[in-house]
Amino acid sequence: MSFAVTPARPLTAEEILRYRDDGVLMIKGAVAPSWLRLIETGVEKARGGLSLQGRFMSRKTRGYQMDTFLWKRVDEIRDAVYYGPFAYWAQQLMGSEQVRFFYDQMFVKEPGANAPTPWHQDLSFWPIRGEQITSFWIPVDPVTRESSGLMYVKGSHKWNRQFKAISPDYVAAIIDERMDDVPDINAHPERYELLDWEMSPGDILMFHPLTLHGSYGNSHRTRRRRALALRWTGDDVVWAPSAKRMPVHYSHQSAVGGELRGAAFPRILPEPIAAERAARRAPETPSRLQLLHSGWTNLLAAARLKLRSQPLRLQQTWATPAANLTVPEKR
Ligand SMILES: O=C(O)CCC(=O)C(=O)O
Repeated sequence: MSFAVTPARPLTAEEILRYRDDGVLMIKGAVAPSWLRLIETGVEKARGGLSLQGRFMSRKTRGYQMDTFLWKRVDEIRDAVYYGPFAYWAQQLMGSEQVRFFYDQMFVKEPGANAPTPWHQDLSFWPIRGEQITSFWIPVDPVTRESSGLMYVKGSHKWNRQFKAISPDYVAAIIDERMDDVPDINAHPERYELLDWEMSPGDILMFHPLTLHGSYGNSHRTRRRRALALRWTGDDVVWAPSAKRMPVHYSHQSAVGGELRGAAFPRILPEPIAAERAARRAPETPSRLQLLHSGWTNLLAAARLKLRSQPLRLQQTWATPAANLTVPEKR
């Protein structure tokens, strides 16, 4: 397959300003069809062979599939990361000289999947800290609010607050009790300025890691909703792992408090590092031992939370236009 290696176009000063003000930017028709086809092919390959972790994260709701680090085993996604226009846009938005790829995440919601994405800030989940971080969300199907298009709370990245990490399956283990409870935004929509868009394949969302966002389940009768998120880091980002943050099962040499380094988070700009790229020649999957260790750490954290006397207020209102659905739904 052939594809253009140069960025489609630089972001304009007005777009960058809007991203900084609102914490989110939607650009119509930014992703060229060749890149989109590559991403769609990659997403389809990943759907056909979810990782062990992906199967675990997708287990609770019928019609919901989620997986991470696709680029480690799906060549199409790796090529989009290394050669696509995305790293250039991330460089502009973050105002960073260096751009590292943090990780990718696939989200699939089949028609009727009762799988809302609770309101959350991404940074609460992540084992990194810094200002120069950005995420891109690329749908490969048309999306509306009804088919689980993402919604954002305008300007929430500037609230100077950090909210508890509420995942789609409400995993207790990653909840840091020192963080604030996420407000029940859908119960009081009049208090917030919400942004969302009808999107077509080729459109892209770019958003700050502290911008609150979420989405309804997919109540569309026939339309599947597949999307790929790409996450990027810049010069000021440091490695900050904890038992309450997303584990990374791929090898890297980042020291706690130091910059991200190594093949798990490859440098893309100003240019890739040969050893990091070479490390990805063959598809990589995490060892079962690493996964067991993470599973065990999560279980311990969840058990500790259960022993607390105060119940956590995690539930959010997610009624949809089609049905009165509430999360979480277990099979
Ligand atoms: O696609 C979704 O429903 C969730 C996406 C999301 O929260 C993200 O990319 O940070």
